[in-house]
Amino acid sequence: MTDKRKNWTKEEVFELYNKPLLQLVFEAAKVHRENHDPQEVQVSTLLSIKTGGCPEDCGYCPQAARYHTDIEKNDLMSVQTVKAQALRAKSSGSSRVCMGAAWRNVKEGADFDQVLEMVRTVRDLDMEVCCTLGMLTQDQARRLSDAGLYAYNHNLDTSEEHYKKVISTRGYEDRIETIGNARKAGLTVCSGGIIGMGETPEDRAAMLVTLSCLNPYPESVPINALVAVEGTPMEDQEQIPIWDMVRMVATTRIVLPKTTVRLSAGRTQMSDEGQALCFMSGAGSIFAGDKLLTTPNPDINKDMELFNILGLTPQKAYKKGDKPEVNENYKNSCTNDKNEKWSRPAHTIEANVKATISAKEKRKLNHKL
Ligand code: SAM
Ligand code: DTB
Ligand code: SF4
Repeated sequence: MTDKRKNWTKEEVFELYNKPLLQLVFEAAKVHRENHDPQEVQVSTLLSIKTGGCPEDCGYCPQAARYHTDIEKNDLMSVQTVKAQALRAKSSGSSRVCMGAAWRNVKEGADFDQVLEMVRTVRDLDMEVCCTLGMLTQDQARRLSDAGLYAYNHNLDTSEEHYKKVISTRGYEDRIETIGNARKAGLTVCSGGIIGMGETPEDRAAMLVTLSCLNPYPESVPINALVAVEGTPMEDQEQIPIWDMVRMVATTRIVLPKTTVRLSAGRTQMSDEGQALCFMSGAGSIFAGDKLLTTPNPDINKDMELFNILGLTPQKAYKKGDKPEVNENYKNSCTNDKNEKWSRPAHTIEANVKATISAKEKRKLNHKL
């Protein structure tokens, strides 16, 4: 991003987040209007190209193999199915397809070759293509970019401190390193997080500071509200109040003025009025389609009705410009660059261990029945 940067401190962002709500919304709306067309919303359709069976222990995720959740697992989708789904998405107003795989990291081989073919196929439909495939080396990022990938989604998820209470199978620095690899390959970056995982407002502010110190900062920032799925360690987390979502969207808008703030998971639990306030506060994108990856999402017709009421229109593909230049010398300003060897911290997270044990017991019981 090429706007004048401000070096935000956690205290400043925390103070912003805690402003009187309507004052915060007003300031965010102003920043939004100075930097974006407030009538346009970028619509992205999610496709889960490989569902479930993931080896990681992300405490929020229904696709982690170790938890017992009620999802339908699927091997890698065919290129033909991806094309059909992308065409359907395009005809209902989506300008971007985001393909997600339940992988820890990308592995070389037939599956990756098939993903590259999916990227070429969707790109040839004149749609923006995004992937979220887990951790990625610089060379894999380059091959995705050469195939026509526009964006790579890799979320920080939360603050570095809170991350340790959510995931024990990979480190925060690995996430930042993958973002750097996407940058070096000239991909745009989509990186944000989830609120409602038991983090404090300070954690939310800290995540935004980390995103803001990436240089350039991400072109899009998804803000997800946790979808608490039965069987995951977070199944009993209380739903966050809409006001927290509005505050998070508005604060993100002000801290990262040029980024596209994506109103992401959790929209089925939000009222139209709540979503309208998020658009007012600077959300410029949604995930569309009746499903996110495994959980429900509002029906596209309902979204379009809301757009009509609010006077919003879906944004055309590549409206925000082409991909950035390849920059092999890119350096993350948030961490030291290191070798591409992903870590496995493997500390103990009680809730994750408990959910794993209870999943094993449930499986045993089902086996006996
Ligand atoms: N496996 C890849 C990875 O972890 O990077 C890509 C897929 S992963 C499901 C993509 C993102 O979805 C996660 O980083 C997380 O932010 C979000 N996510 C997953 N489960 C969620 C949930 N229950 N509620 C909200 N967001 C969720
Ligand atoms: C993101 O930040 N949110 C999307 C997308 N990036 C890949 C995923 C949300 C997943 C919600 C849980 C599910 O449906 O499995
Ligand atoms: Fe796997 Fe990604 Fe889910 Fe973590 S968030 S369990 S890495 S699919």
